[in-house]
Amino acid sequence: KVLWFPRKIQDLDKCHYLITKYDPSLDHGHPGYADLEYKKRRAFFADLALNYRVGDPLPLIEYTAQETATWREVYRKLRSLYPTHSCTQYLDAFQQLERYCGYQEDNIPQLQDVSRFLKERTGFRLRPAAGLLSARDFLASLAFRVFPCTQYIRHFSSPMHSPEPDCCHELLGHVPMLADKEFAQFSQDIGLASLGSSEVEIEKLATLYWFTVEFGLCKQNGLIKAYGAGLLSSYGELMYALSNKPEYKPFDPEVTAVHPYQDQAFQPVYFIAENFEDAKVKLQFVWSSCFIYAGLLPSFLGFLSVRM
Ligand code: H2B
Ligand code: FE
Repeated sequence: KVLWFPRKIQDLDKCHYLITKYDPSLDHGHPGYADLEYKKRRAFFADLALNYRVGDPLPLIEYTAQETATWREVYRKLRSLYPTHSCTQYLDAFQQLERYCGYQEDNIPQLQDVSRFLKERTGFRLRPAAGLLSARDFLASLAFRVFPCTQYIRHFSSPMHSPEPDCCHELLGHVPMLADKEFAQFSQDIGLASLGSSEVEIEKLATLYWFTVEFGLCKQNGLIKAYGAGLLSSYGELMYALSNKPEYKPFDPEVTAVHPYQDQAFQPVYFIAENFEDAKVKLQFVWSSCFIYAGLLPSFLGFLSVRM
């Protein structure tokens, strides 16, 4: 049984089902749970996102001094790790974003500018998201090269960690990688594979997404580097992931797609894209045995071949 799925980009206006388990007004553990001011501000951002329609200009935000101070703290710490911890594709794009898109420690970049930049580089566009979207709606957007992007920032009391995606995660974690052509294609392909898929397939694709786009590691010049957005936007986990403390497993889509993951603490396991030949053989096997990955094969191989 194939469920309804978006057929054209305008249909994405209907793909905004939110997962509320980490919402500041519902999750007792959220750092902003007791802060009325913060929750009011979040309602403002949620309104902007829910009223957004495809084709509207992306909302320009006047961030408060407190919000910018939170950004500064996150930006400074992470930036100091990127040269040693991130992959070359990330570093290249990050440099460009600093040059052309207002990426600075004293400025939270505007989605308008970032979306224009990405559109030029890879055709990806941003649209505002009110919070954590369901995997189905999130992946469906990727099929259209649209990246749902939260615009609010985490609570000032907890600059180094956020239970939900926020603009630090999107702008510092995801955006630079979406400027890479091979990676953009890989992201879109996961999205395309998700359209009309069953819950079981969505869960597998979400898991694959989790261990690659969010927490993926790769080898470059014999060193392990991060390309996952969850790592590149978390100072603590980025250091931890490359510390030799966690367990590493070779990337293998069949194993990776069904590996349990958790979103409450650092990952106990990371998958490393080992080398081109290895990945190729494994992916060919998957290609022949499981149709949902068929669309993933060419682009992921391309992505790996660029970085190895
Ligand atoms: N929603 C938002 N707003 N940002 C994300 O990065 C995100 C999401 N990731 N929903 C999705 C879920 C991902 O973890 C997978 C596809 O479940
Ligand atoms: Fe993310």
